[in-house]
Amino acid sequence: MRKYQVEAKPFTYDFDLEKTALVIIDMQRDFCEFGGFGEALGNDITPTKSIIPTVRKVLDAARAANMFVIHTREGHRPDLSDVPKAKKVRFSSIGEVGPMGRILIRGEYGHDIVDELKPLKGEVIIDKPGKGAFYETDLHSILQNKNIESLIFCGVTTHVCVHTTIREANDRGYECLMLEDGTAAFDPKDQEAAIRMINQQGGIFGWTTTSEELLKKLKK
Ligand code: TIU
Repeated sequence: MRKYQVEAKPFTYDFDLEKTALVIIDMQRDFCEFGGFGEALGNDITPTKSIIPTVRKVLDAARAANMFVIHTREGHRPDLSDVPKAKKVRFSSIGEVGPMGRILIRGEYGHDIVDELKPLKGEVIIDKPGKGAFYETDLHSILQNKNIESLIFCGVTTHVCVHTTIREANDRGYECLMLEDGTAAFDPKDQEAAIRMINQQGGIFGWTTTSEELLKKLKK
């Protein structure tokens, strides 16, 4: 047992490092580089790109502490057979050719994780067709088999894929901590609201804190 306590909202977050995973949501070029899905949706990707160094610091500390690390990627099969009609109708750019290859398609350059956060051999990568990382994936089985009880979240976008996954995780009994500066939304208003929606009402979906608070403890 390796117990840690991190100052967080709405109150101190306790976790046993041996039962904790760092979950990095969708730090893909499609969301963090120019010419990807994020931009195709009409967003300025500066905020998602700007958190890469912070996520890298957290990832380095997690690796040094031997924490279980999981990376996720949103994307679809090249033949688009796993894209619900309702998703393709609203997001016609999926599968179209962009400067980083076919948008949001597995195996394409844009679909992969940014170089700075490239998964190491042995780290789990979850390919997910939806916004939540539990939907139509083996994430829950992997976490159960590893006796994981606590999840620490970084990634993008806070109000979409990070939030959906935290909500799914919370309902499955995991204690979730979201890093306020290790996550990003395209619009700061969405970031602020997404943080408040996690830690409000006594921690309705979990806890939030800063990378600094977590790193202070992890590096000890
Ligand atoms: N990864 C993720 O959040 N997927 C999205 O589509 N996010 C948007 O904010 N659109």
